[in-house]
Amino acid sequence: MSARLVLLGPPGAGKGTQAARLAEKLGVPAISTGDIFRSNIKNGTELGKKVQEVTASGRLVSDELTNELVRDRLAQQDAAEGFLLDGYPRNPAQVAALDEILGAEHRVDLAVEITADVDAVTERLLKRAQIEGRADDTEDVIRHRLDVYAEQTAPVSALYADRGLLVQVDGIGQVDEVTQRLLDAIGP
Ligand code: B4P
Repeated sequence: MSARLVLLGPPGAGKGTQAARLAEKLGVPAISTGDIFRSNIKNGTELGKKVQEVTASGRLVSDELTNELVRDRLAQQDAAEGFLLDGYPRNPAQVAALDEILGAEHRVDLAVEITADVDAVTERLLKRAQIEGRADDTEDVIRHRLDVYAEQTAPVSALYADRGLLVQVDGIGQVDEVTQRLLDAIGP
């Protein structure tokens, strides 16, 4: 079983949805940088105050803050045997930081990219906006997040592909179907 996993894909591909399901099946913690930022904003922490504006606008939080947060989270006991990172690394500098955090002997086992086209993800995020009212799910901000993804995050997949560690999974279909495809891709 590959236990040190990163989950990649554009906003709305289903990373958050699938990370929770996979973590349960695989017995590792799902660590979502986006969720950690949102809970800090909700609780009014110092970190929350620092990242509120930047997340609401769809830009990326600084690498410095994000890498430190991931370093602290991965140092916790429950991540010692494996983890599923959702939404991190999000640019090539974060890939380098994660390599350094994990050290040469504990690198990522597999990077799983959930693929979905722009129309499908936009529709999903607009639907979520009606239900959850997330600050970054407005039409303008969604467009900006997709641009940020294309410019800064898509190269992350290429870096893992160069290492022979990337698998791509079609994220279109029922949630259960996508979960099964992901489990098949991750393998025994
Ligand atoms: P994230 O929380 O990572 O937001 P996201 O990319 O939009 O993904 P999310 O997990 O929410 O959506 P999902 O695809 O699961 O980041 C938010 C912000 O935090 C960023 O913009 C940035 O500012 C900051 N941030 C986070 N990580 C960072 C980092 N590493 N560096 C710097 N900044 C960082 O799901 C979307 C919707 O699709 C849901 O409503 C879901 O119900 C639906 N859905 C899922 N699967 C479906 C299916 N199969 N069919 C239909 N709908 C489906």
